Order: sequence, then structure tokens, then C-alpha cells
Amino acid sequence: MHVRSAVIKIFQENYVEDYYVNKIMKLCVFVAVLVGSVQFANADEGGLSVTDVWARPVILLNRPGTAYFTVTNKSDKSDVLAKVSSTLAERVEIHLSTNEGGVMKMQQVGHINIPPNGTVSAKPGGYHLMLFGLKKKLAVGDLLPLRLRFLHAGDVNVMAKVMKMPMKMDHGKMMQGMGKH
Ligand SMILES: [Cu+2]
Repeated sequence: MHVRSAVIKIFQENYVEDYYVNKIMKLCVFVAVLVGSVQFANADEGGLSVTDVWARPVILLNRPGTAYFTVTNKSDKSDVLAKVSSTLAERVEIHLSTNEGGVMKMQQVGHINIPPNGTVSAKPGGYHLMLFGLKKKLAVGDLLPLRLRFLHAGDVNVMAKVMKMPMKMDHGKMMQGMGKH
């Protein structure tokens, strides 16, 4: 991705975030992305593991951050991700983006169900975390601490690595639409 297009993308994302804050539920343009396999921050608690934790850069402090992760449940019991917090944010919300007739909508959800022997991924276009009241900007390469509270497994502490898309970017698709979440 060209540097210039990266800058344009960031500003468009920030504009979208403003819209969200004002409207509570927003519409956003979505570009399909292929999530590559990424392995960095990992945590394993009682049959539950949290992997592929990453967050988007935040260049302006009054903008919310966005983070993604994968939860793998290797136990026979279902679990529930009930709350997420970060020492670097005033509050963290769990959001879900859905595609309704080609239009992306985003809403806050109270929790995420983790089925037994199942995997749930928070990734662009679906579940994601939004961090409000960030205490510092997030630059590529930074680490963002996250605490995921599960009803059964308890607290799982992970570090999200700040990066742009941790996947191969499709330049053609990037030019057609600017998306996040
Ligand atoms: Cu969101």
C-alpha cells in the first residue's frame, strides 16, 4: 500500500468513527479482506486460548481504537466473553459489524458466546473491540494490553500488537472501498 493511500485510509476511518460516536449506530463502507494466519500474543487459560490479538494504529488521541482476536475453546463447556478492559483505555466495548444488504452496520453487544470445542474470531467485518478514551496513541509495533473476562475461564490477559492489516492486502479491493471493523 502506498504511504499516501494509507494516510487517506486512516483519515477516512477516523471520519467514520466520528459518525459512529454521534449516531451510536453507523453505516460504514466495507471492504472484504482475507485474514491471514498471524501468531503473536497468545494466552491459554483452562482450555481457552486467545490468539491473533492485534489492534489498529491510532494517530489521534481522541479517536477510538479497534482490536481483534481469536478465542479457541478446547473444553466441553461453553463460555462467554463478558467484558474486556485495558489499562490504556477508559473503556472497551464489544461490537459486532453485520452486512445488511451490502451495507455494513455496527452495534455494541454485551458479550460473545464461545461454544464448546469451538473458535470465535473477532476480525474486520465481524466482532471487534472498540477502545474509548485511549491514554496514548497507538503506533505500529506498540503493544496494547487487553484483559478478556470470561465467565468460566476467568480473566485472560493478552497483548495486542499494533499493526495495519496483518494480512496480504488486496490493492484492487483497497481502492474500491475503505473499511474497518
Ligand atoms: Cu465498532
